[in-house]
Amino acid sequence: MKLKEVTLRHLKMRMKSPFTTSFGTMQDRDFILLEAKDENGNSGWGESVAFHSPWYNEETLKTNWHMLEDFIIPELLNREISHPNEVSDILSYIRKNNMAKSTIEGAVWDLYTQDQGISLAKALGGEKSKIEVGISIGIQNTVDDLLKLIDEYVTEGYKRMKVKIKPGWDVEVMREVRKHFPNVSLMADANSAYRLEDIDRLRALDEFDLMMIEQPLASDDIIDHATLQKQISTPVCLDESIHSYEDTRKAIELGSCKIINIKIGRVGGLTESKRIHDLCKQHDIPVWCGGMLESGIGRAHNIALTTLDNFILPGDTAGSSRYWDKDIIDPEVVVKDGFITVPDVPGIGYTPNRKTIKQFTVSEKTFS
Ligand code: OSB
Ligand code: MG
Repeated sequence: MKLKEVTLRHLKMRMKSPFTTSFGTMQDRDFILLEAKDENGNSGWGESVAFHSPWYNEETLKTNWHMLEDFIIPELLNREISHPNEVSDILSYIRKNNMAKSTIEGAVWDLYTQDQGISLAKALGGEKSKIEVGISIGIQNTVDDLLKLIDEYVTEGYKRMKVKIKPGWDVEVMREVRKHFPNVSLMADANSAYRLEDIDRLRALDEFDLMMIEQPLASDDIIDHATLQKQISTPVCLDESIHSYEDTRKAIELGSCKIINIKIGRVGGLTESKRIHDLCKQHDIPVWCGGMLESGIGRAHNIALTTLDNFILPGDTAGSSRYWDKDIIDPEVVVKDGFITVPDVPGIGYTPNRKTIKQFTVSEKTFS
């Protein structure tokens, strides 16, 4: 297979409701959509999960555009690619910039699986025909607002509630949630809002029988997390700290976590995601698929990855309607009773809607 033409599009979509983490609030989702055409004229699609500003990691929409335009696309255009696994090797001389690399790798996987006539899920080795879905709930103005939302999501059937926390919105909030929902699968995500000195506060969460606490400490740390994990009973899950198979190996060796959140963009693509999945499986570390408030294209890739058998815990792969009035794929992603039925058609399983994509496109550029 050869990429003959690549188009980058900057899309801007407004989320139905603002999303607040320990870093701040977001409502507009600006992102890059990548369309790659092969020699048969087929199109493969990938989404960059980088945000407009570098609060989650160091990448942004503009740094991804720059890396794609000036380095990544020129490296891959017109080059013979026999399997998508080769993409990460070809790009390995470029340091980091994982979200930028993942954007085009996803499109190559889409093209490859269309060409082979199999679903992306099958090509990755996934066997599940439906996946369990949880939901991530941003920081709210009041505890009552949060309780109301959780009540709605429990009614909708979501399999696990993830509550964003930060200092001042943590122990007391989780206590109320647990009191009102004694049996719900519950976890917290701190997006790096704490330091090891806050250990008493983090230990206080042990009382609420949480499935896990996600990324309590610094975003590049695996040492302090190992110290923390020894002193709390709640399993630590790493998100921001894990960028690669190598990071995963070291975190497991140090005992920095008991669970890993895999985000395709954060680790540089589906090939690396699968390697991390396999390593975690060998070590009995359950994984789940994180979310980055993606459009349907990124979500389609997440759903396919989640079909691998060590994705034991529900992921943040909520349905289209949780985020958007109108998503950019057909059909939209639907969650029913807390499950998504995995499409069994060649490629990513959903069709990009060109009309809707055009409607949200701010600018575009084609390379050939
Ligand atoms: O930490 O998992 C996170 C959203 C943006 C950035 C980071 C995170 C999140 C979420 C929401 O938790 C995931 C989603 O619903 O897509
Ligand atoms: Mg997280």
